[in-house]
Amino acid sequence: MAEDDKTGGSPCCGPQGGRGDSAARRVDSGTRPQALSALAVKHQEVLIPAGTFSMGDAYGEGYPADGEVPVHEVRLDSFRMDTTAVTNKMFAAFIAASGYQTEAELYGSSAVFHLLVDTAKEDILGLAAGAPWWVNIRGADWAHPGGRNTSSETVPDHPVVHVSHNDALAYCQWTGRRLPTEAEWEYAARGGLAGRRYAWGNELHGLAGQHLCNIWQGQFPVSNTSEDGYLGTAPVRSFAPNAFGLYEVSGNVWEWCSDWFDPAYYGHSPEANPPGPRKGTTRIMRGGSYLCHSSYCSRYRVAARSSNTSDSSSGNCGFRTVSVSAS
Ligand SMILES: [Ca+2]
Repeated sequence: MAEDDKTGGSPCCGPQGGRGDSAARRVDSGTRPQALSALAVKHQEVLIPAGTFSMGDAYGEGYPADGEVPVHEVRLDSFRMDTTAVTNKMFAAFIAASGYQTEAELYGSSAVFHLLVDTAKEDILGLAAGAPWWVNIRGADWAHPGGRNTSSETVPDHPVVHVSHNDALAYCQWTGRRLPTEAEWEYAARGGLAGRRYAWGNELHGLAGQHLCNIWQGQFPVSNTSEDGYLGTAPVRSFAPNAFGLYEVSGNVWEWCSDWFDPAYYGHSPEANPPGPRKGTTRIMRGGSYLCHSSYCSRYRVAARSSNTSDSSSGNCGFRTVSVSAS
């Protein structure tokens, strides 16, 4: 395990951008009617029943700086959640109808994992400090996930990536939906299984040794044997859903939640429908990604937390949404 990760840093989860605040404000609703959204983007969702659960890491396996403890009781109202992360096809419909420009497009670059870069040499702008497997690539964005020589049109059913928290909020604004709170996300991801390590139980692999999520196999970050079938993102619904019918809540891509991150929050959060801290500097991400490996970052555990600045984007973070109306 690298020192950064022992101390709670998360350079495998995504490099921090720090590009400055540029809140979602670029939805061009003047020329493209909002009504298009209902036709262009279909959200398959399931009802997550109201209930109470124990939130947090019951195994003492989390990184102290992540604040996965204390385990505490949380009570939630019911809500309806996307069964999958928002896909490239869904996001493309949003872009086409709204004219929105993502932050990666505005800034002209985004972070691509080094083994997934496919672009001209002059587009390689630099390596992330302390995490040289993250390469800042000119022209990398949601439509070009590995750089200019790649296109999300070839992988329409993969989760959209290179979307910042601000971009996710813009998508939610346009579709009339919202991001889940962190508590909603963990409750939904647990699928009704109490106190388990993963979304499906306590063992990483199935009884026959099969892979149950898209993470890293091999030596991070240089050699990925891709035994689970995927070096980068997998199509949504590649692995079995959890008991609530949610696909890929572990691995594949990180998912933005609405909460600010505060490692001390679990110690004083309200029991009912916790909304997250009132303020912060980074936003919660959940679920881990195709870069997670037990030797380095086991944040595919269902209690695991990470965060990044609101304007950061990378090739391993996307989001799923929930309905704004109650069940
Ligand atoms: Ca994989």
